[in-house]
Amino acid sequence: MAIASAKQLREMIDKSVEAVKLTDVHTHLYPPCFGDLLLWGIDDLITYHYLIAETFRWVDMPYETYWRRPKREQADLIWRTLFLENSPVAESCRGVLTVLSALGLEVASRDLAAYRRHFDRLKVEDYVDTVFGLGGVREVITTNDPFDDAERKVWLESYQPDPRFKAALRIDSLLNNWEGNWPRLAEWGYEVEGEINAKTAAEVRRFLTEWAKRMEAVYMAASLPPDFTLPDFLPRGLLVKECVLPVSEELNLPFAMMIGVKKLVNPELRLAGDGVGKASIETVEHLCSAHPRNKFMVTMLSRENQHELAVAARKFRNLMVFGCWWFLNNPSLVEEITRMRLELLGLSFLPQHSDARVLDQLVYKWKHSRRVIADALYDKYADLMATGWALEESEIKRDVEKLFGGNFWAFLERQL
Ligand code: RAT
Ligand code: ZN
Repeated sequence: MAIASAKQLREMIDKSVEAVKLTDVHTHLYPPCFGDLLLWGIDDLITYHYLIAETFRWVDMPYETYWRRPKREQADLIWRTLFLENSPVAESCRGVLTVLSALGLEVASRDLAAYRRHFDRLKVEDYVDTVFGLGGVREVITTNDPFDDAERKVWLESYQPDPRFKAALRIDSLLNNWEGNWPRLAEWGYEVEGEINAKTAAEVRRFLTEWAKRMEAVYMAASLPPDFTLPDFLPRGLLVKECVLPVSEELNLPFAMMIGVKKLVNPELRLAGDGVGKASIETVEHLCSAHPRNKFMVTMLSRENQHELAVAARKFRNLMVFGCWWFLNNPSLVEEITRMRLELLGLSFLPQHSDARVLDQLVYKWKHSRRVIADALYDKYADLMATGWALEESEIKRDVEKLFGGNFWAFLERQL
């Protein structure tokens, strides 16, 4: 049925965006068989590293004193600082409140003890269903690092597939710290040496292939610094060229590059201590052009890189732009970036991923993003209707499904 008015358009977009069951292409969640590695509940929500950084804007306590405290005491400090002594206007604080509200808890009471009592009664297995339901999430892609001992043990001994959680093979340890990690590959029976010669490259390819298959990974991924440059002759450049790209092509797994992280600009903040820097788009262009049969997913952390990344995606169909990552996952920036991408790329990108580290965050990250994406879509469709273009409801639904995951699955299947 054709849409007849602006009011009907608004209703139809809201309905489609709210109803779509989405694929979240990048999270740090785990299926329940990983036990404590799956973070959830009020104390994990409050001690999310985004809020830790914000708390230290106010408190003078030595970082170590904070880290030595049990999680509940850390959460008490953050709650007091960011929610009681200041109004929680930052996006990550607002997110906690959105979660509480969606769960039917009384946000106005500010009663942390009551929230804790609520979560203490929940069982994680059931709660996964609740959160996926509230978030409208069909499946999430997780971040899986074979160099992480706790995680590795589960993969090797007790992993149970769960269709709601699909793996991405994370290879930061290999690419960004070859010197520190090649001896571990040797320990695990791969015949590698510090120098990346032909034998070592073949063994690294065997390692990647085995782990991608073990995890049934849907892509391989690495976060990369602003000065990531290719071609180069550093271990990272050689590993990408000789190992990652051949395996990625052979197994038809995109290589996801998350570019622009300055690791540990403040090491005392630990996970909260990373910063951002502008990276070179030439490296992305070089990879897409020199390896036309490889698929690349790219997100960049710096706002300054967003326009040139969208332009690069116009040139290379093997490049899928995804998400407004980390410091960009704020409504004002998601809005700006999504509108620009719609104008430059039409509907051929993935506007958002959640990056959820805590299960419950799926609820707020998607609620907030859906709102902004719906607003941007409304304006674009309204502009079309102003020309006399007639839109069908089914077309809006089709477009929304692509943006919220369909484009990801189609990219994986595409023949280049
Ligand atoms: O957003 C985050 O939680 C960051 O700490 C990173 O994990 C980043 O998203 C990454 O995947 O490296
Ligand atoms: Zn992440």
